[in-house]
Amino acid sequence: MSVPTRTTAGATPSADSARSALVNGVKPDDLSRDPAVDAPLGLAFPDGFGWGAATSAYQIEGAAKDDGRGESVWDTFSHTPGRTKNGDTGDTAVDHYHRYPEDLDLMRGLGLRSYRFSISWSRVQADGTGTPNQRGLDFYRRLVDGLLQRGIEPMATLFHWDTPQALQDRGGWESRETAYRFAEYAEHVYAALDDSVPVWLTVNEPKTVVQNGYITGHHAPGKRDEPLAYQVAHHLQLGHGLAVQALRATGSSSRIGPAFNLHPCYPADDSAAAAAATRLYDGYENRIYLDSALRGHYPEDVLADQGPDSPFARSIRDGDLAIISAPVDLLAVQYYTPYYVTGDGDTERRHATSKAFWQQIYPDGMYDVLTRITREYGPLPLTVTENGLPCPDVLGPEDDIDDVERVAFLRDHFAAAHRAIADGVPLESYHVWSLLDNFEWDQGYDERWGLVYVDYATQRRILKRSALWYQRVIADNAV
Ligand code: IFM
Repeated sequence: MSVPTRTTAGATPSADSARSALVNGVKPDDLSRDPAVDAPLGLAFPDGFGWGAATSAYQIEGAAKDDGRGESVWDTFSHTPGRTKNGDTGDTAVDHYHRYPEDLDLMRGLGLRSYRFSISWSRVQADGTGTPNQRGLDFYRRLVDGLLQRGIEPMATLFHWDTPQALQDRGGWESRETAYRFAEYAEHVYAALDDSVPVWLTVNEPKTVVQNGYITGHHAPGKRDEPLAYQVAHHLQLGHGLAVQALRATGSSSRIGPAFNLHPCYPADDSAAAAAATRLYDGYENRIYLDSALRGHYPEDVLADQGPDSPFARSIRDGDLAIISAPVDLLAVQYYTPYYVTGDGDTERRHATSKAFWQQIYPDGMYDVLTRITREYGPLPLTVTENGLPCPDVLGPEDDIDDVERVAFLRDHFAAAHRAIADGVPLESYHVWSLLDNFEWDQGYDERWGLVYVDYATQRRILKRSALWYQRVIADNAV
């Protein structure tokens, strides 16, 4: 993909419009267009399409010790010297816990129809078990009420990696017990909020916990134990299924599903070895999660590769797959990058990369992922719950952030999603990652992923060019 560059001087949204957007509410007509990037492609989306943005609790909330919140594995990890860039932590993050009214107004100004956020388990249960902490639940009540008052649909994720440290001390997701504690926590959250949350997501990106938390160790809890990692995968999947069952048991009419980060895997060359390696790679990247949740079995090739005596195989008990494949209402898809797999099971780069070392920019991958799910797993409603990229995002002299790469990236990925819809994919909404710049895990605050710039010294929020562009897309319901 070639990233168009700006050709028309002065065609970016003016600093005045960006400022008035913040002060007075966003006005779509203030946005002037750059013909090189901002020009509409004429791609209309279905009526009522759910344009949204996403965040997660530890990445934005801050208030790490407020109102009875307990520690999570990410508090421990980020406070361990050498684990995050510059020693950054989520202690303050972007202070969303205190600034959420301002953030809600920003969302309304952008015209968001859906907001995907996550609930911090250790805010609700400081130690991960027992009586819920009402002050923690009250924060999420205020948040969802504020969304509804502004006409924005809440989409709540129950687990976005922040396992309570007290549970980690008892084995975390290595232990089967954690899946049951997770379902109990979910019951408390449903009891407090289900009347106002139409869509629940269970576990966010179990694969990232498996790969980054237990294989490479560059995420919490920072372990390097590949066999154990797949035991963790099974327990995360079990937790997902138990949380689905727990919602059904309440008689709720809300919808629920898992949130998987899916990577299209392509052979790096025409060899039989590359084809075989790609198939297995896909098993670990995609099918281990998709097949267990949507078909009720783990992929044979992954089971064979792990072996019958592996921690993975031994962690699977009779009846588990029936729980894991409890029927869901929708599947949340997160797409960032493709993989090109060589015959020896390694990967190669084929496309321009973003500022994230692992991300190749390939919009057609969005089309391939979405159409594959519909083709292979049936017509389940889909929502894109994450897609985005980090950009240099330099604050200009007039409070302007000209993130033209982000505009081009989103435009091309939206167009790929549009093509998938035209080809029959039941995609109902799309959430850009992320609403705000935030704590990007081991990368700390070095990578900026937001539509909205955050000046971390003052916590001032400033709309980037991409936010103004996105506001126009939402208003037009078209790219
Ligand atoms: O910031 C993360 C998010 O928490 C999960 N998905 C990928 C994003 C970008 O790395």
